[in-house]
Amino acid sequence: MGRGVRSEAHAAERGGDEPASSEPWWRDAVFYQVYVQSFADSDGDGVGDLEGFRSRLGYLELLGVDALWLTPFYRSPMADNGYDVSDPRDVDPLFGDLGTFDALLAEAHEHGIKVTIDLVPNHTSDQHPWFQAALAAAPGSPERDRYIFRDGTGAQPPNNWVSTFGGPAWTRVSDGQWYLHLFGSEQPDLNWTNAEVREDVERTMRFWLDRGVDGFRIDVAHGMAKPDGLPDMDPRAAQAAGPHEFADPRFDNEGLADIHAFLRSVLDDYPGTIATGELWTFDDDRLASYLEPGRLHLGFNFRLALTHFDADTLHAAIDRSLTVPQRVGAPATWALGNHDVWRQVSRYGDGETGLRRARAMMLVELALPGAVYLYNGDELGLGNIELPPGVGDDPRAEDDPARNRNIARAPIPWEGTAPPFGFTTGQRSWLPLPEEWADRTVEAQLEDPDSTLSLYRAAIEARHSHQAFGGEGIEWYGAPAGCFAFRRADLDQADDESGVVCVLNTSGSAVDLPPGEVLLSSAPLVDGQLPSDAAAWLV
Ligand code: ISL
Repeated sequence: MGRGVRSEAHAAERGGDEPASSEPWWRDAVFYQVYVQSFADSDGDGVGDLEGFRSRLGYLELLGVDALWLTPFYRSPMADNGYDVSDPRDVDPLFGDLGTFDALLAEAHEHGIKVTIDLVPNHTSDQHPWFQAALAAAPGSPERDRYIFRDGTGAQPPNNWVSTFGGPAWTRVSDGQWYLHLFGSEQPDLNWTNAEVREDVERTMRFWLDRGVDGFRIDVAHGMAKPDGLPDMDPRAAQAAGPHEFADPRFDNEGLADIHAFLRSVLDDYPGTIATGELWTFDDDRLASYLEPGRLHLGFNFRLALTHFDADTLHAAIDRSLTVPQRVGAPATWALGNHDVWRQVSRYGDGETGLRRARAMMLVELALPGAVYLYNGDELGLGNIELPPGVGDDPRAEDDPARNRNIARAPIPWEGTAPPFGFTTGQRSWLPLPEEWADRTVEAQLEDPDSTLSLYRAAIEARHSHQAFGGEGIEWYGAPAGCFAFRRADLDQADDESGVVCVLNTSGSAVDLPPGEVLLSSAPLVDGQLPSDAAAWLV
């Protein structure tokens, strides 16, 4: 059944006379992030590609997701797995070509699935023709002005900024000037006060929008604007894990409002398309400002992903994540992870405990109002992998192997009993798949009603079909220590006592459930009680 059919049914179940199109599709969509090099490989080189992905679209329809986010597949020297783009308007031969992209886009749409793609507007690759021209040109030239070149002081860089990958955020060129890179030295930052930069990003957006994409995930959407004079940062900001506790002029600058409004103005020419900002922003007012009318549609933020498995802290994180966007009329956006952070199974304790908690948190996430982002492999209960020395190097881990993000980017195990589990027809995959994943493959889980994959499918299906998921509010219930419970219902209907109640148990022991019929639970009930490290939906 196509998604359009289903959303009409959804609207009808909610009892509204409004046509299904009155509510924008993205406000409560389930997005699925496809890390292209790790999804499915069609040509045996061990790296996932667009054709491999196209051939697995049926799986995504089965999973029931509404929309996709594809990580970069553009021309790139792959210094940062494609986030170093040398031509944003072409497909890297590693992944296929424009024809393959068009075919997969058309087919995804036939399956009723929207397709959003990454836009990387903060920086280019150092191999981009613009940067090569800038290197060849003189200080003060128009070529250099597209990037952020400055003079230093003697052998010292222009300021004390550090790269998020470690080391100084400045690299010196042969004539003595320095260029800024908030990420790797292969990723020079663009100068967003330069008109050509805007024009070129607009060209890129229209290039893909004209082909039919449904929107963009904006890479480092909190980073494109730089403050006048490039003042020093508080060095402690570099060590802060996640939330910006210290002055950090590298991010969240005033100029972003204008840049976001500009991106939005391009999208407004293509009704129904969206921009989801990647926002490592923890200041509530600022986060809300990014989502004001006329700016970004959705704010992919990391509050839930960075909160540990504890009912009280999660309760607070959910309240904040819900109310901040709602202040400006935007829906909340939920994510438990992506390709830059540890897999939730591993964050929550690895092994059986980690998996139990990850399953429970998925039920919490999918019960919440707003848009949800799932990361490929989460639905299989995958954890981080171990990388043998010299395999899967990550530019972020040059100074500290513990910061390697590739441990959370392993290929998808599709079928069979041994690596590479149908991911590639070749012998080797770009990152290893652990032997132990024999029971985590799609094939092993698809028909097993107790599998993590089956739980995801059931939860997504219920989220689409149950009328309680129509509204935008939640109501907290009292719950035993270490637990929480909220009712998801259309709270605008004051007399509506229906709804789905989501209960999470992070305490060490089993707890009684409130009255109601159990629709789904992340673990079997024990004598009618919800065991620890589990969640349930009741109707
Ligand atoms: O800004 C940060 C912390 O305040 C960083 O975490 C940063 O925003 C984040 O790493 C950005 O990630 C994105 O852009 C990177 C790329 O390596 C990541 O994979 C991508 O998700 C550079 O393009």
